[in-house]
Order: sequence, then structure tokens, then C-alpha cells
Amino acid sequence: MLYELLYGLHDYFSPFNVFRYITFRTTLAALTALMVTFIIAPHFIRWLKRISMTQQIRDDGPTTHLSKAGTPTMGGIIILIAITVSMLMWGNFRNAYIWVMMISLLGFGAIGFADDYLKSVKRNPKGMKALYKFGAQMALALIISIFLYANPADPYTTVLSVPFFKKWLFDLGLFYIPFSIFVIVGSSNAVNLTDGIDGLAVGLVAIATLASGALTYLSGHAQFARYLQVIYLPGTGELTVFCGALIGAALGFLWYNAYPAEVFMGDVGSLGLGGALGTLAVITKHEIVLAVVGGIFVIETISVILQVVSFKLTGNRVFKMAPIHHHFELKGWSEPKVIVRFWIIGIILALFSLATLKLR
Ligand code: 57M
Repeated sequence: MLYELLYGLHDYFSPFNVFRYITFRTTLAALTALMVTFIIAPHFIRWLKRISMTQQIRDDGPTTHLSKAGTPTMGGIIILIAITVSMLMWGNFRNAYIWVMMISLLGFGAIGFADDYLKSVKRNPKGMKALYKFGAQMALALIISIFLYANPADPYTTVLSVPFFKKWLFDLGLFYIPFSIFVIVGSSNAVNLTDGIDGLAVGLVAIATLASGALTYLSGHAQFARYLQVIYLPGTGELTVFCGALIGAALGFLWYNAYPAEVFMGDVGSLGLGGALGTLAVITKHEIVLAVVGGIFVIETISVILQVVSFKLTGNRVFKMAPIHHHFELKGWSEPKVIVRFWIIGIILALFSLATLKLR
């Protein structure tokens, strides 16, 4: 809204012309989300404690986690508020992609909120029935995918691009819809699984969004897209502003979620952020690149699948505990060491994903 007002005044005050630039608004969006997080987080954390919205710690996890009992959870609401306020100020809501991203972020966040509410308020350790939770995620991803599939503005809607192989463009046709659902729901749950030690998930989301934001800006910019020979997607460049808001909110939340965490984001945060990252990848045609940028999320998910399948088939565990961050905790790595080393790998994967732009 502020963007519309200020840019609309550029006829009378020419410096306001700067508000048309995505890079300028992305910076403002990041700083605004960061500031909003710093303003509301202390009060929100105190409120969560006051209403005993605290985490139940499972007794079958690493013993070091037992001391986390009583940590406030559902802090992801702070992230969603910060991003929403920032986007209302600096986002261009005449762009349909902005609406899709906000519906994805808040829709998956609402599903996570319902699960957290049942666990933390109703004291139901199982939370939402897995079938209902997964069904709700699939339904939301289906709505998003059908909207994008039917999107008349995007000539490449059903085309899958492959990193390094510029000429490889697969038109998925109607299969685009189940593929997109897989990417969006998979991404949402991968972040959810990863959010098991202090700051790990939100730090990796900030790193992945920084790289995805750069890719989004370039593929939404006609000249850059042509030079780098990536698919040019008119209108998607505006999503860079959303990435800025997300990074700002994630870094702000990390200030409080860093070890030892004062607050956990809850499923409201992890499902919302993961759903948004997956939706961004589908809109910008960087689905496979997302698997590289978010490589730790993929590794965490694969570790769970391997563990559960191995345990069910043979009764033996592949890891000391899944997801894999717990495996290293049980190997004796301190929690901060696991977190920082996973972040380092996340940064390396993000840099590698940016290299795919040139290595084609
Ligand atoms: C999401 N949630 C954390 C917090 C956070 C199939 C199985 C692998 C599923 C998986 C699972 O339940 N995943 C759910 C992970 C939980 O964090 C809460 O959940 C939100 C995110 N969704 O925001 O509210 C615990 O994680 C710790 N935590 C931190 N710092 C943070 O910043 O320390 C979270 C955020 C919190 C806190 O202890 O309570 C979670 O782990 O539940 N299950 C597991 O991950 C469990 N693994 C497991 O069962 N492995 C078995 C299976 C695969 C056969 C095995 O390896 O043998 C582990 N998680 C826990 N205890 N807590 C181990 C048991």
C-alpha cells in the first residue's frame, strides 16, 4: 500500500520514482520485517509464556532436549506477522504472484497453527491427525498448482527446466499439477522435520531464500534472463520483495531462536516457511534448483525415510536417530556445532545453486 502511495507521488516529487525499483523495495521489505520482528518478539514471547503456550518435549529424544521443556512455541506467528506487515507496505498487490505467495505462506501457517494449538493448548501430544494435516496441505497445494497451471500470463507454466542443461525443457503438461503439489508439500514438511534444534531451520530458510531471491530477481528481469539464458518469467521479479521480507523476518526470529532458544517457531512457522519456499520454486521454475539450495532439508527428509523404512523392514536403524541432526547430537556433537556446520553446508549448496546460472 505504502508502495502505491509513495510511487504514485513521483509525478510531484521525482525522487519517489525510486519506489518502482524492486531492489530498493526488497531492501526496505527486509529491514521492515526485521524491525517488526524486533518490536513484537519480546512482547509475544512473554505472552506465550504467560498463557503457557510452551513446548512438550518427547522423552524418546536426545536427553539434552529435556531441558528445553517450557520453551514457548508457536513463535512462527511473529514471522508471519512481520512478513505480512512488510509486504502490505512494500509489495505490489496488483501482481497475482504476490497473492499466491501470501496465500501459501499464511495457508500452510494456518495448518501448522491448528497442529500447534492442539498440541500446546489442548495438550494433545499427537496434535492434528496426520491424515487431516496432510490432506489440508495437499488441498492447499492443489489450489495453488491449478491457479498457476491456468495462469494465462505465464507461457512456461508447465515447463520444467534442468540446471546445467539449458536446452533441456520438459513440458510436463497436466502432470505439472501433481509435480507442483509434490514440491510444495514436500518443501513444507522438509522444513518441518528440520526444525528440531535451535535456529537450524530458520537459519537455513534465510540462506535458501537469499539464493532463491537472487535467482528470482534474475529470471524476472528480461535482460539478465536473456544474458544468463534462463527462462524469463514476466512479473515474477516482484517476488524478490517477498524474499526480502522473508529474510528479514527469518533473521529477526533467529535472534531469539538462536541457541539456547528463547522461543520455537512451531509448525505454524515451519510449515508456512516451507510452503512458501516450495511455492516460490514452482512459480520461478527453480524446482530442481530448490532441491540444491535447500539440500539440507532434502538430506534431513531422506534420513527420516531411510530410518523409518529400515526400522520397519529390518528392525535396525541406519542412524542413531532421525532426522540426521539428532544423529550427530547422539554422536556427541554439541547442538551449536551441529547447527553451524549444517548452516555452512547450506551456504555452500546455496553458492553452488547460483553457479548453476552460469554453468549451463
Ligand atoms: C517436527 N519437531 C521437533 C518445535 C518446532 C517420523 C519422525 C522423524 C517425525 C519427527 C517429528 O516428529 N517431526 C516433527 C520436529 C520438536 O520441535 C517442535 O516442532 C516444531 C517444528 N515442527 O518449532 O515447536 C522438538 O525439536 C526441538 N527443537 C529445538 N529447537 C528448535 O528451535 O530444540 C525444535 C526447534 C522440540 C525440541 O526438542 O520439542 C521434534 O523433533 O519433534 N520425529 C522426530 O523428529 C523424532 N525422531 C524420531 O522419532 N526418530 C525415530 C523414527 C524416525 C523411527 C528414530 O530415529 O528411531 C525426534 N524428535 C524428538 N524426539 N523431539 C526424536 C524424538
